[in-house]
This record gives sequence, C-alpha cells and structure tokens, in this order.
Amino acid sequence: MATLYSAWYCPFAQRAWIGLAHKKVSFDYVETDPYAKTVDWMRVSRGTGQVPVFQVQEEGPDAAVTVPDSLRVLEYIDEAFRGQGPDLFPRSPAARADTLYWIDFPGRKIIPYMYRALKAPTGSADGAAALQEMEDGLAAFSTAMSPQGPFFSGSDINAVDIAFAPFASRIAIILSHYRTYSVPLSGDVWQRYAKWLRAVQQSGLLSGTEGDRETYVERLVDFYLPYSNGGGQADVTVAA
Ligand SMILES: N[C@@H](CCC(=O)N[C@@H](CS)C(=O)NCC(=O)O)C(=O)O
Repeated sequence: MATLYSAWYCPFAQRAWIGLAHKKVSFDYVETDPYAKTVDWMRVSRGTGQVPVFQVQEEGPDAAVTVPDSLRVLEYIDEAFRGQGPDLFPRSPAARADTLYWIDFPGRKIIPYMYRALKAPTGSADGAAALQEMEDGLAAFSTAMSPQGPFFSGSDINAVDIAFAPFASRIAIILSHYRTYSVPLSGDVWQRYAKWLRAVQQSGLLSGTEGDRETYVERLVDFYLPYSNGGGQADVTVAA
C-alpha cells in the first residue's frame, strides 16, 4: 500500500503526483495541510513538515519506506517501480548525472525568482530584476533542451519535464494574472520553450493532476493572492 501526502496547490507535491501517474503506480492521495505542524504530521514527514511525502507500507525486508522531498520521490519511484510504466531517469551514469543536474536547475535559477517576482510590488525595480533573472534561467533551461524534442531530452517525457512542469504552469497562470508577464515568443530559444510547454500540456500529465481546469485556475489565482501582495508562506521561496 502506498500513500502520497500532498497539498492540491503545491507545485513540489504535483511533481511527485505526476511522476506516480506517469509510472502508473497506484497510491492513496491524502490531502494534507503541511503548515499545521501536528505531532502526527511531523512524524509522517520525518521532521520536514513539508509535502510531498511518499510512503510505502509493505511487509518484508526493505519494502517499507517514507520518502520526503519531491525530487527524491521521483528518484525513488523510478527505482522501486522499474519496468512499471516509462523510466523517469536514463540508466547510463553520464546521462543520469546530466538529468540530475537539470532536475535541480530550476530550484537554483528559476523558481526562487518566480516567487520573488510575484512578491515584489508591481512595477518595482526588484520585481523587474527578478523577472529578468527568471527569464535568464528559463532561456538557459530551454537552450539545453534536445533540439528536436518535443520534451527536454527528446521524444519521451522524463524527470526533467516532470520536475519543471508544475512551475511552468504557474508562470503561465500566476505571473500572467498578477504581473501581466508572459514568456517571450520570438526567437529560437523561446520557440523551443513554447514547443516544450505545448507538448507537456498535451501529454495530459498536468491536467491529470489539476481536476477541472477552470476551477483549478481560479483556485490557484486565489491561493497566490497573498503572495502577490508580498505575503504568503516564506518557505516556498527557497530552492527546491
Ligand atoms: N524541497 C521540498 C519543498 C516542498 C515545499 O516547500 N512544500 C511546501 C508546500 S508547497 C510545504 O510543505 N511547506 C510547509 C512548510 O514548509 O512549513 C520538495 O521539493 O519537496
């Protein structure tokens, strides 16, 4: 029996959810308020207090495990459910190391600036600088994509696509709503990014974890309202 502790709005939890869906792993979804630091939650999350947490409770040696952290969940399920559904990571050590580099990349070069751009006052110098940093990160990410694609590493979705998709979705929904920002479209780099985003959207992986699209967009916009006013939870500004 497997359980995903998740929060509907959390892009990190959505990574784990998408990975599990893509690998066709069955699990119980448990909606959790990670900010309510109950004794039970702190125990389940192994002291992290953060979603996602993926837990496997099987009999037998080496079978039961609790995995906090979205990227560690992707690594774990790829190993634990190898042969079930598509691989998330390549097997060759060099290609795997490269994939690990690129799943970490948004956490260093894109995500922190995305939150900073949302929290900085509209039209402020800090907001503009954050958007520029974020765009530089997006351009580097896009430049590293396989030229043919449509996915990051070629014709198949892998962990890099899954790790970034929830954030690409929030840039499109939230930054356009609150900061009238949209990712540039002209030039090869941005055409490649648009092709990637289209392919990810058409894959159904995002929509499969969002429920009804219109309601989801509305709920997400409401959820990020405090962030757009400089508030919201501080923790999500940290790198993945
Ligand atoms: N590095 C973590 C970040 C997870 C994270 O920030 N989750 C947020 C919700 S989006 C959370 O649970 N916050 C509760 C807290 O930090 O108190 C991951 O990749 O899983």
